[in-house]
Amino acid sequence: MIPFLREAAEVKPSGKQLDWFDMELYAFVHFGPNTFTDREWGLGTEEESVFFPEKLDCDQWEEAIKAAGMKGMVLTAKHHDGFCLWPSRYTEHSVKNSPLQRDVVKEASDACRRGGIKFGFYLSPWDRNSELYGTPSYNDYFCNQLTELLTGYGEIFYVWFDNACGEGPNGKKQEYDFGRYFDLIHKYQPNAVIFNDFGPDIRWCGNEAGAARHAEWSVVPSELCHYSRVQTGPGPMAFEGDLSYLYNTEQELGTMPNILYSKGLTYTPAEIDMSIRPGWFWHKEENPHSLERLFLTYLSSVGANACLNLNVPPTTEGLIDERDVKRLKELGDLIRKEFGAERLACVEKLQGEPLTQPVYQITLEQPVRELKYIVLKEEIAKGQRVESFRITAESGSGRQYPLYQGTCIGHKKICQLHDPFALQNPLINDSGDAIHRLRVQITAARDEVFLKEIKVY
Ligand code: FUL
Repeated sequence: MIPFLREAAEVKPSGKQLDWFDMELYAFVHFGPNTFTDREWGLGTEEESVFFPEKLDCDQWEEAIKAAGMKGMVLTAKHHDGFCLWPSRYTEHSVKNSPLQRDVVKEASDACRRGGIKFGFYLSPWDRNSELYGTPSYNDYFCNQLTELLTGYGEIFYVWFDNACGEGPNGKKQEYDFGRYFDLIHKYQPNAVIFNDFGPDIRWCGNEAGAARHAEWSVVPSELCHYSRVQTGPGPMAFEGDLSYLYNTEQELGTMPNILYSKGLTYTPAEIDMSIRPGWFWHKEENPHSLERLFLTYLSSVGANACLNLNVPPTTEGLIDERDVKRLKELGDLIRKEFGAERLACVEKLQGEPLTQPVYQITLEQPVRELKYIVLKEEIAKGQRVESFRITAESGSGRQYPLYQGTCIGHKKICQLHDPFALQNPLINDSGDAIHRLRVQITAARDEVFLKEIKVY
Protein backbone atom coordinates (compact mmCIF):
# COMPACT_ATOMS: atom_id res chain seq x y z
CA MET A 1 0.00 0.00 0.00
CA ILE A 2 1.38 3.43 -0.95
CA PRO A 3 1.76 5.24 2.41
CA PHE A 4 0.07 8.31 0.95
CA LEU A 5 -3.13 6.35 0.38
CA ARG A 6 -3.16 5.49 4.07
CA GLU A 7 -2.82 9.19 4.80
CA ALA A 8 -5.69 9.94 2.40
CA ALA A 9 -7.84 7.37 4.18
CA GLU A 10 -7.23 9.24 7.45
CA VAL A 11 -8.63 12.55 6.19
CA LYS A 12 -11.63 13.05 8.43
CA PRO A 13 -14.80 15.14 8.61
CA SER A 14 -15.50 17.54 11.46
CA GLY A 15 -18.44 16.87 13.78
CA LYS A 16 -20.48 19.56 12.06
CA GLN A 17 -19.80 18.06 8.64
CA LEU A 18 -21.07 14.71 9.96
CA ASP A 19 -24.24 16.41 11.26
CA TRP A 20 -24.70 18.12 7.91
CA PHE A 21 -24.34 14.82 6.02
CA ASP A 22 -27.09 13.29 8.15
CA MET A 23 -29.51 15.98 7.03
CA GLU A 24 -29.29 14.63 3.46
CA LEU A 25 -32.13 16.72 2.05
CA TYR A 26 -33.02 20.34 2.83
CA ALA A 27 -34.68 23.28 1.12
CA PHE A 28 -33.27 26.35 -0.50
CA VAL A 29 -35.77 29.23 -0.46
CA HIS A 30 -35.18 31.98 -3.04
CA PHE A 31 -37.36 34.95 -2.22
CA GLY A 32 -36.98 38.71 -2.75
CA PRO A 33 -37.74 41.52 -5.20
CA ASN A 34 -37.07 39.10 -8.10
CA THR A 35 -40.20 37.21 -7.07
CA PHE A 36 -42.22 40.33 -7.90
CA THR A 37 -40.29 41.57 -10.92
CA ASP A 38 -40.20 38.13 -12.53
CA ARG A 39 -36.41 38.15 -12.78
CA GLU A 40 -33.62 35.80 -11.76
CA TRP A 41 -31.02 38.49 -11.10
CA GLY A 42 -32.23 41.81 -9.76
CA LEU A 43 -30.52 45.02 -10.80
CA GLY A 44 -30.29 46.50 -7.33
CA THR A 45 -32.37 49.50 -8.41
CA GLU A 46 -35.77 47.98 -7.58
CA GLU A 47 -37.99 50.06 -5.31
CA GLU A 48 -38.46 48.54 -1.86
CA SER A 49 -42.20 48.92 -2.47
CA VAL A 50 -42.19 46.01 -4.96
CA PHE A 51 -41.70 43.56 -2.12
CA PHE A 52 -45.18 42.92 -0.76
CA PRO A 53 -46.13 39.29 -0.10
CA GLU A 54 -49.58 39.92 1.28
CA LYS A 55 -50.26 36.42 2.57
CA LEU A 56 -46.76 35.68 3.85
CA ASP A 57 -46.88 32.54 5.99
CA CYS A 58 -43.56 30.87 6.79
CA ASP A 59 -45.31 28.05 8.66
CA GLN A 60 -46.85 27.07 5.33
CA TRP A 61 -43.31 26.94 3.83
CA GLU A 62 -42.08 24.83 6.69
CA GLU A 63 -44.96 22.37 6.40
CA ALA A 64 -44.50 21.98 2.65
CA ILE A 65 -40.77 21.41 3.09
CA LYS A 66 -41.22 18.92 5.88
CA ALA A 67 -43.71 16.89 3.85
CA ALA A 68 -40.84 16.06 1.49
CA GLY A 69 -38.80 14.76 4.42
CA MET A 70 -36.50 17.77 4.34
CA LYS A 71 -34.67 18.60 7.53
CA GLY A 72 -33.77 22.24 7.05
CA MET A 73 -34.34 25.53 5.24
CA VAL A 74 -31.78 27.90 3.71
CA LEU A 75 -33.31 31.32 3.02
CA THR A 76 -31.83 33.94 0.67
CA ALA A 77 -31.49 36.68 3.28
CA LYS A 78 -29.93 38.86 0.56
CA HIS A 79 -29.56 38.02 -3.14
CA HIS A 80 -27.43 39.86 -5.70
CA ASP A 81 -29.88 42.82 -5.76
CA GLY A 82 -28.80 43.74 -2.22
CA PHE A 83 -32.34 43.78 -0.79
CA CYS A 84 -32.38 42.45 2.78
CA LEU A 85 -35.22 40.24 3.97
CA TRP A 86 -34.46 41.45 7.49
CA PRO A 87 -34.49 45.09 8.69
CA SER A 88 -30.72 45.58 8.61
CA ARG A 89 -29.43 48.63 10.43
CA TYR A 90 -26.84 49.18 7.72
CA THR A 91 -29.00 49.84 4.67
CA GLU A 92 -32.33 51.31 3.71
CA HIS A 93 -32.74 48.69 0.99
CA SER A 94 -34.68 46.16 3.02
CA VAL A 95 -38.06 44.96 4.25
CA LYS A 96 -38.19 47.89 6.63
CA ASN A 97 -38.99 50.21 3.72
CA SER A 98 -41.36 47.80 2.02
CA PRO A 99 -45.12 47.74 2.59
CA LEU A 100 -44.64 44.41 4.39
CA GLN A 101 -42.88 45.92 7.41
CA ARG A 102 -42.01 42.49 8.77
CA ASP A 103 -38.78 40.57 9.34
CA VAL A 104 -38.89 37.60 6.98
CA VAL A 105 -35.69 36.08 8.37
CA LYS A 106 -37.22 36.09 11.84
CA GLU A 107 -40.51 34.62 10.68
CA ALA A 108 -38.79 31.90 8.66
CA SER A 109 -36.34 30.96 11.42
CA ASP A 110 -39.14 30.91 14.01
CA ALA A 111 -41.27 28.70 11.74
CA CYS A 112 -38.36 26.27 11.36
CA ARG A 113 -37.86 26.04 15.09
CA ARG A 114 -41.58 25.52 15.70
CA GLY A 115 -41.60 22.80 13.07
CA GLY A 116 -38.43 21.11 14.34
CA ILE A 117 -36.24 21.69 11.29
CA LYS A 118 -32.96 23.58 11.08
CA PHE A 119 -32.49 27.08 9.72
CA GLY A 120 -29.67 28.58 7.69
CA PHE A 121 -29.22 31.46 5.28
CA TYR A 122 -27.74 32.40 1.94
CA LEU A 123 -26.00 35.76 1.86
CA SER A 124 -24.79 37.04 -1.48
CA PRO A 125 -21.48 38.89 -1.30
CA TRP A 126 -22.26 40.34 -4.74
CA ASP A 127 -24.44 43.38 -4.02
CA ARG A 128 -25.72 45.45 -6.92
CA ASN A 129 -27.26 48.05 -4.63
CA SER A 130 -24.62 49.03 -2.11
CA GLU A 131 -22.64 52.15 -3.03
CA LEU A 132 -19.78 50.70 -1.02
CA TYR A 133 -19.43 47.67 -3.27
CA GLY A 134 -16.00 47.63 -4.90
CA THR A 135 -14.30 49.48 -2.01
CA PRO A 136 -12.62 48.04 1.11
CA SER A 137 -15.47 49.46 3.23
CA TYR A 138 -17.85 47.03 1.60
CA ASN A 139 -16.24 44.17 3.53
CA ASP A 140 -17.07 46.05 6.76
CA TYR A 141 -20.64 46.53 5.55
CA PHE A 142 -20.91 42.86 4.65
CA CYS A 143 -19.47 41.76 8.01
CA ASN A 144 -21.96 43.99 9.83
CA GLN A 145 -24.84 42.39 7.97
CA LEU A 146 -23.43 38.92 8.51
CA THR A 147 -23.12 39.65 12.24
CA GLU A 148 -26.77 40.72 12.41
CA LEU A 149 -27.81 37.43 10.88
CA LEU A 150 -25.47 35.36 13.02
CA THR A 151 -26.52 36.93 16.29
CA GLY A 152 -30.21 37.73 15.93
CA TYR A 153 -31.89 34.52 14.78
CA GLY A 154 -30.92 31.69 17.12
CA GLU A 155 -29.01 28.60 16.04
CA ILE A 156 -27.89 28.67 12.40
CA PHE A 157 -26.91 25.35 10.81
CA TYR A 158 -25.64 26.66 7.50
CA VAL A 159 -24.22 29.79 5.93
CA TRP A 160 -24.29 29.63 2.14
CA PHE A 161 -21.99 32.03 0.28
CA ASP A 162 -22.54 32.63 -3.36
CA ASN A 163 -19.21 33.03 -5.07
CA ALA A 164 -20.60 35.27 -7.84
CA CYS A 165 -18.59 38.49 -8.12
CA GLY A 166 -20.09 40.91 -10.60
CA GLU A 167 -20.09 44.67 -10.83
CA GLY A 168 -21.69 46.93 -8.26
CA PRO A 169 -23.57 50.20 -8.96
CA ASN A 170 -20.29 52.06 -9.49
CA GLY A 171 -19.08 49.51 -12.07
CA LYS A 172 -16.43 48.07 -9.77
CA LYS A 173 -15.91 44.49 -8.61
CA GLN A 174 -15.25 43.58 -5.01
CA GLU A 175 -12.43 41.64 -3.44
CA TYR A 176 -14.27 39.51 -0.91
CA ASP A 177 -12.57 38.99 2.43
CA PHE A 178 -13.82 35.45 2.92
CA GLY A 179 -11.31 34.76 5.72
CA ARG A 180 -12.92 37.51 7.77
CA TYR A 181 -16.44 36.30 6.99
CA PHE A 182 -15.51 32.76 8.05
CA ASP A 183 -13.99 34.04 11.32
CA LEU A 184 -17.27 35.72 12.22
CA ILE A 185 -19.18 32.50 11.67
CA HIS A 186 -16.70 30.54 13.76
CA LYS A 187 -17.09 33.11 16.51
CA TYR A 188 -20.89 33.43 16.61
CA GLN A 189 -22.13 30.11 15.21
CA PRO A 190 -19.38 27.53 15.74
CA ASN A 191 -21.70 24.68 14.76
CA ALA A 192 -22.68 26.15 11.40
CA VAL A 193 -21.20 24.64 8.25
CA ILE A 194 -20.05 27.06 5.59
CA PHE A 195 -20.74 26.60 1.90
CA ASN A 196 -18.61 28.27 -0.69
CA ASP A 197 -17.67 26.99 -4.15
CA PHE A 198 -14.25 25.96 -2.78
CA GLY A 199 -14.97 25.06 0.87
CA PRO A 200 -14.23 25.45 3.76
CA ASP A 201 -16.88 22.93 4.92
CA ILE A 202 -19.03 22.18 1.90
CA ARG A 203 -18.22 22.67 -1.78
CA TRP A 204 -20.30 23.15 -4.90
CA CYS A 205 -20.71 20.04 -7.03
CA GLY A 206 -20.26 22.01 -10.26
CA ASN A 207 -23.72 21.80 -11.81
CA GLU A 208 -27.31 22.78 -11.06
CA ALA A 209 -28.79 19.71 -12.74
CA GLY A 210 -28.88 17.49 -9.69
CA ALA A 211 -26.06 15.08 -10.44
CA ALA A 212 -23.13 13.94 -8.37
CA ARG A 213 -20.08 12.41 -10.00
CA HIS A 214 -19.76 8.67 -10.52
CA ALA A 215 -17.11 8.89 -7.79
CA GLU A 216 -17.99 11.85 -5.57
CA TRP A 217 -15.13 11.91 -3.09
CA SER A 218 -15.38 14.06 0.01
CA VAL A 219 -11.59 13.94 0.15
CA VAL A 220 -10.32 16.30 -2.54
CA PRO A 221 -7.11 18.13 -3.46
CA SER A 222 -6.51 21.42 -1.68
CA GLU A 223 -5.86 22.90 -5.13
CA LEU A 224 -9.66 22.82 -5.52
CA CYS A 225 -10.84 23.52 -1.96
CA HIS A 226 -8.40 26.24 -1.05
CA TYR A 227 -10.59 27.48 1.82
CA SER A 228 -10.59 24.10 3.58
CA ARG A 229 -8.15 22.71 6.12
CA VAL A 230 -5.38 20.63 4.55
CA GLN A 231 -5.01 17.33 6.40
CA THR A 232 -2.15 15.52 4.60
CA GLY A 233 1.27 16.14 3.17
CA PRO A 234 1.79 16.29 -0.59
CA GLY A 235 0.98 13.28 -2.75
CA PRO A 236 3.91 11.19 -4.09
CA MET A 237 3.74 12.91 -7.50
CA ALA A 238 2.95 16.42 -6.22
CA PHE A 239 6.08 17.96 -7.66
CA GLU A 240 5.91 16.15 -10.98
CA GLY A 241 2.63 17.68 -12.04
CA ASP A 242 0.16 20.45 -11.52
CA LEU A 243 -3.49 20.46 -10.46
CA SER A 244 -4.06 24.20 -10.65
CA TYR A 245 -6.50 23.63 -13.52
CA LEU A 246 -8.92 21.81 -11.19
CA TYR A 247 -12.38 23.32 -11.09
CA ASN A 248 -15.68 22.04 -9.71
CA THR A 249 -16.85 21.09 -13.16
CA GLU A 250 -14.04 18.55 -13.70
CA GLN A 251 -15.37 15.01 -13.86
CA GLU A 252 -12.61 13.64 -11.66
CA LEU A 253 -11.78 15.42 -8.42
CA GLY A 254 -10.83 13.12 -5.60
CA THR A 255 -9.94 10.10 -7.71
CA MET A 256 -6.56 8.44 -7.45
CA PRO A 257 -4.71 10.09 -10.37
CA ASN A 258 -5.57 13.52 -8.97
CA ILE A 259 -4.83 12.93 -5.33
CA LEU A 260 -1.41 11.48 -6.15
CA TYR A 261 -0.50 14.84 -7.74
CA SER A 262 -2.07 16.99 -5.02
CA LYS A 263 -0.15 19.24 -2.66
CA GLY A 264 -2.43 18.09 0.17
CA LEU A 265 -5.95 16.79 0.79
CA THR A 266 -8.98 18.30 2.48
CA TYR A 267 -12.30 16.83 3.63
CA THR A 268 -14.87 18.89 1.74
CA PRO A 269 -18.04 17.07 0.68
CA ALA A 270 -20.26 18.19 -2.18
CA GLU A 271 -23.69 19.71 -2.06
CA ILE A 272 -26.02 19.33 -5.03
CA ASP A 273 -28.15 22.44 -5.41
CA MET A 274 -31.07 22.48 -7.78
CA SER A 275 -34.46 24.16 -8.06
CA ILE A 276 -37.77 22.34 -8.08
CA ARG A 277 -38.58 24.50 -11.12
CA PRO A 278 -36.45 25.85 -13.97
CA GLY A 279 -35.74 29.14 -12.13
CA TRP A 280 -34.44 29.83 -8.63
CA PHE A 281 -37.13 32.47 -8.07
CA TRP A 282 -40.86 31.91 -8.57
CA HIS A 283 -42.27 32.63 -12.00
CA LYS A 284 -45.97 32.13 -12.58
CA GLU A 285 -45.53 30.33 -15.90
CA GLU A 286 -43.09 27.75 -14.58
CA ASN A 287 -44.09 24.34 -13.30
CA PRO A 288 -42.31 22.02 -10.92
CA HIS A 289 -40.17 19.27 -12.39
CA SER A 290 -41.74 15.84 -12.64
CA LEU A 291 -41.76 13.56 -9.64
CA GLU A 292 -39.61 11.18 -11.65
CA ARG A 293 -36.92 13.80 -12.23
CA LEU A 294 -36.90 14.83 -8.57
CA PHE A 295 -36.73 11.29 -7.29
CA LEU A 296 -33.90 10.41 -9.67
CA THR A 297 -32.11 13.54 -8.48
CA TYR A 298 -32.52 12.34 -4.92
CA LEU A 299 -30.95 9.01 -5.85
CA SER A 300 -28.08 10.67 -7.72
CA SER A 301 -27.27 13.12 -4.93
CA VAL A 302 -28.21 11.81 -1.48
CA GLY A 303 -27.51 8.35 -2.90
CA ALA A 304 -24.06 9.33 -4.18
CA ASN A 305 -22.24 10.77 -1.18
CA ALA A 306 -23.69 14.28 -1.32
CA CYS A 307 -26.57 16.29 0.15
CA LEU A 308 -29.39 17.79 -1.89
CA ASN A 309 -30.36 21.44 -1.41
CA LEU A 310 -33.64 21.57 -3.33
CA ASN A 311 -34.95 25.07 -3.95
CA VAL A 312 -38.63 25.84 -3.39
CA PRO A 313 -39.47 29.48 -4.20
CA PRO A 314 -42.39 31.28 -2.53
CA THR A 315 -44.89 33.13 -4.74
CA THR A 316 -45.73 36.84 -4.82
CA GLU A 317 -48.32 36.08 -2.14
CA GLY A 318 -45.59 34.75 0.12
CA LEU A 319 -46.69 31.13 0.02
CA ILE A 320 -45.22 28.00 -1.53
CA ASP A 321 -47.11 27.43 -4.79
CA GLU A 322 -49.77 24.71 -4.47
CA ARG A 323 -48.19 22.89 -7.44
CA ASP A 324 -44.92 22.68 -5.54
CA VAL A 325 -46.64 21.75 -2.28
CA LYS A 326 -48.19 18.79 -4.07
CA ARG A 327 -44.90 17.76 -5.68
CA LEU A 328 -43.01 17.97 -2.37
CA LYS A 329 -45.58 15.74 -0.71
CA GLU A 330 -45.35 13.26 -3.59
CA LEU A 331 -41.58 13.22 -3.30
CA GLY A 332 -41.72 12.62 0.45
CA ASP A 333 -44.30 9.87 0.01
CA LEU A 334 -42.22 8.15 -2.65
CA ILE A 335 -39.02 8.28 -0.58
CA ARG A 336 -40.94 6.85 2.37
CA LYS A 337 -42.49 4.15 0.20
CA GLU A 338 -39.21 3.11 -1.41
CA PHE A 339 -37.06 3.25 1.72
CA GLY A 340 -39.62 2.84 4.48
CA ALA A 341 -39.12 -0.84 5.20
CA GLU A 342 -35.93 -2.74 4.61
CA ARG A 343 -35.78 -6.48 4.06
CA LEU A 344 -34.74 -8.50 7.04
CA ALA A 345 -31.35 -9.99 6.49
CA CYS A 346 -28.32 -11.23 8.34
CA VAL A 347 -25.09 -9.46 7.40
CA GLU A 348 -21.76 -11.11 8.13
CA LYS A 349 -18.25 -10.14 7.20
CA LEU A 350 -16.42 -13.12 5.74
CA GLN A 351 -13.23 -14.08 7.50
CA GLY A 352 -9.83 -14.22 5.89
CA GLU A 353 -10.29 -11.49 3.33
CA PRO A 354 -7.74 -8.65 2.97
CA LEU A 355 -8.58 -5.58 5.11
CA THR A 356 -8.89 -3.45 1.97
CA GLN A 357 -11.02 -6.03 0.13
CA PRO A 358 -13.56 -7.33 2.62
CA VAL A 359 -16.55 -9.38 1.51
CA TYR A 360 -19.91 -9.12 3.26
CA GLN A 361 -22.45 -11.86 2.93
CA ILE A 362 -26.12 -10.95 3.30
CA THR A 363 -28.54 -13.80 3.86
CA LEU A 364 -32.13 -12.75 3.28
CA GLU A 365 -34.67 -13.97 5.76
CA GLN A 366 -37.14 -14.50 2.91
CA PRO A 367 -35.83 -15.35 -0.59
CA VAL A 368 -36.96 -12.73 -3.13
CA ARG A 369 -37.39 -12.47 -6.87
CA GLU A 370 -36.97 -8.75 -7.07
CA LEU A 371 -34.86 -6.22 -5.24
CA LYS A 372 -35.29 -2.47 -5.37
CA TYR A 373 -32.18 -1.01 -3.79
CA ILE A 374 -29.12 -1.90 -1.82
CA VAL A 375 -27.91 0.93 0.39
CA LEU A 376 -24.32 1.03 1.61
CA LYS A 377 -22.74 3.38 4.12
CA GLU A 378 -19.17 3.81 5.22
CA GLU A 379 -18.19 4.79 8.74
CA ILE A 380 -17.10 8.19 7.44
CA ALA A 381 -16.06 9.48 10.85
CA LYS A 382 -13.02 7.23 10.19
CA GLY A 383 -12.52 8.65 6.67
CA GLN A 384 -13.74 7.78 3.17
CA ARG A 385 -11.94 4.72 1.92
CA VAL A 386 -13.77 2.54 -0.58
CA GLU A 387 -12.59 2.99 -4.18
CA SER A 388 -14.77 0.34 -5.81
CA PHE A 389 -17.15 -2.51 -5.06
CA ARG A 390 -19.32 -5.11 -6.70
CA ILE A 391 -22.50 -6.84 -5.59
CA THR A 392 -23.51 -10.33 -6.62
CA ALA A 393 -26.64 -12.34 -5.96
CA GLU A 394 -26.87 -16.03 -5.21
CA SER A 395 -29.90 -18.15 -5.91
CA GLY A 396 -31.14 -21.14 -3.90
CA SER A 397 -29.32 -23.50 -6.25
CA GLY A 398 -26.04 -21.67 -5.63
CA ARG A 399 -25.98 -19.88 -9.00
CA GLN A 400 -24.23 -16.52 -8.74
CA TYR A 401 -24.75 -13.52 -10.95
CA PRO A 402 -23.68 -9.86 -10.90
CA LEU A 403 -26.15 -7.23 -9.68
CA TYR A 404 -24.22 -3.98 -9.42
CA GLN A 405 -20.79 -2.39 -9.72
CA GLY A 406 -19.86 0.93 -8.14
CA THR A 407 -17.01 3.19 -7.11
CA CYS A 408 -17.39 5.45 -4.06
CA ILE A 409 -19.58 4.76 -1.05
CA GLY A 410 -18.88 7.44 1.56
CA HIS A 411 -21.85 8.70 3.56
CA LYS A 412 -24.42 6.79 1.50
CA LYS A 413 -24.51 4.91 -1.76
CA ILE A 414 -27.93 3.92 -3.09
CA CYS A 415 -27.52 1.12 -5.60
CA GLN A 416 -30.65 1.32 -7.72
CA LEU A 417 -31.89 -2.01 -9.05
CA HIS A 418 -35.38 -1.13 -10.18
CA ASP A 419 -37.30 1.70 -11.77
CA PRO A 420 -40.25 2.79 -9.60
CA PHE A 421 -41.80 4.55 -12.61
CA ALA A 422 -41.73 1.63 -15.04
CA LEU A 423 -45.16 0.14 -15.69
CA GLN A 424 -43.75 -3.28 -15.22
CA ASN A 425 -40.36 -3.90 -13.74
CA PRO A 426 -38.40 -6.60 -15.43
CA LEU A 427 -37.59 -9.13 -12.75
CA ILE A 428 -33.94 -9.15 -11.87
CA ASN A 429 -34.15 -12.87 -11.84
CA ASP A 430 -36.90 -14.32 -13.97
CA SER A 431 -35.61 -17.87 -14.00
CA GLY A 432 -37.87 -18.78 -11.13
CA ASP A 433 -34.76 -19.06 -9.02
CA ALA A 434 -35.21 -16.63 -6.11
CA ILE A 435 -32.33 -14.69 -4.53
CA HIS A 436 -31.27 -16.15 -1.21
CA ARG A 437 -28.02 -14.36 -0.62
CA LEU A 438 -26.11 -11.28 -1.66
CA ARG A 439 -22.43 -10.56 -1.54
CA VAL A 440 -20.95 -7.10 -1.31
CA GLN A 441 -17.32 -7.30 -2.27
CA ILE A 442 -15.08 -4.29 -1.86
CA THR A 443 -12.64 -4.52 -4.74
CA ALA A 444 -10.33 -1.63 -3.80
CA ALA A 445 -9.89 0.70 -0.85
CA ARG A 446 -7.33 3.19 0.43
CA ASP A 447 -7.00 1.41 3.76
CA GLU A 448 -8.94 -0.91 6.04
CA VAL A 449 -12.65 -0.67 5.24
CA PHE A 450 -15.30 0.17 7.82
CA LEU A 451 -18.81 -0.28 6.49
CA LYS A 452 -21.46 1.13 8.79
CA GLU A 453 -24.56 -0.22 7.14
CA ILE A 454 -25.83 -2.52 4.42
CA LYS A 455 -29.57 -2.37 3.86
CA VAL A 456 -31.63 -4.20 1.30
CA TYR A 457 -34.98 -2.95 -0.05
C1 FUL B 1 -26.04 31.37 -8.17
C2 FUL B 1 -26.89 32.64 -8.24
O1 FUL B 1 -26.38 33.50 -9.24
C3 FUL B 1 -28.30 32.18 -8.52
O2 FUL B 1 -29.17 33.27 -8.69
C4 FUL B 1 -28.76 31.29 -7.39
O3 FUL B 1 -28.84 32.05 -6.21
C5 FUL B 1 -27.80 30.12 -7.22
C6 FUL B 1 -28.12 29.25 -6.06
O4 FUL B 1 -26.48 30.57 -7.08
O5 FUL B 1 -24.71 31.65 -8.06
